Amino acid sequence: MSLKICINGKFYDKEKARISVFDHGLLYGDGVFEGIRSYSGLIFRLKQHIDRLYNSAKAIRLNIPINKEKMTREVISTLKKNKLTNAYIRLVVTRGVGDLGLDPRKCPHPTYFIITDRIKLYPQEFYENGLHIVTAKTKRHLPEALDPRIKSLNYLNNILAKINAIDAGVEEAIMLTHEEYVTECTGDNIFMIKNSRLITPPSELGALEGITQDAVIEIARKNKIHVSEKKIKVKDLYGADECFLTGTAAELIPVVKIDNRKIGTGNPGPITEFLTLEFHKLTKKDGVRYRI
Ligand code: PXG
Repeated sequence: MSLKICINGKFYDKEKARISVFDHGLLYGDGVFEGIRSYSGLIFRLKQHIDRLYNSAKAIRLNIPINKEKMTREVISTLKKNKLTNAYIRLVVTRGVGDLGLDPRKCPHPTYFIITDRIKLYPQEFYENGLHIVTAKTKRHLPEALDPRIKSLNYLNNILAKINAIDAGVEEAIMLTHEEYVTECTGDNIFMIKNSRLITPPSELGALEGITQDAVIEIARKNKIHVSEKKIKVKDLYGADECFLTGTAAELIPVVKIDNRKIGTGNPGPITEFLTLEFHKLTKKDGVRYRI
């Protein structure tokens, strides 16, 4: 059976799911999105994802044509339609069809669509042996220009940094502010551990407020692991005992080398392993349940 895509509330076969070339999501990256996971029929932190989507939309003055409750129901019905219990959900809202100019007033009807698919994961060896990453040459753009807390369709800043990673032969790159503070990676938040304390950069510097990041902070606090949001530099990361990334697709992934420098022992560390186990437990109980 062909995958069914929900566009503006109607289902289309994957091959027939089409968006206009006049859609400003395509012409200008004018829109917002979410990436969500479901685990054994449980959508992980769906409410937080829906809230973040509507907050991102508000920040770019985009009125989503349906309310949060209806959007939640449509996500669930798309999963059911595709009989997926373990899925990656991509929820996108664009400014909609307009003319060739920038003017959002020419786009009276925002477009939304929901893709549910099987999840493509990082190879297992990265979880077992850890990831190598580099510092991106491309700087994070300024929050005053386009706030990275908005999960917009405009990901070129991240993609340019991702190309830096690819050029260096690794999977991810750390994005720094103009003052050389660490923000996050191209599609994941970053944590370091020093003397059993967990540190992650504050989102105000220029990072997405990650839902996985938030879950990890919660787990750490529950388990009496000290957590703080602190400005850090790459040299602080070099001296860390452990380092890991978080994201909906990656979950928690250990980092063992940064710019060719070994982090800690050069193997995934014990606190990272503990938090990963606890995160997996959380995905089995924290979410919105649906039945196919
Ligand atoms: N930072 C950025 C810039 C992201 O795009 C995260 C952090 C992690 O946030 P969550 O809420 O997921 O814990 C993201 C989200 C992909 C992919 O296919 C990854 C994301 C978004 C879109 C695609 O790798 N990560």
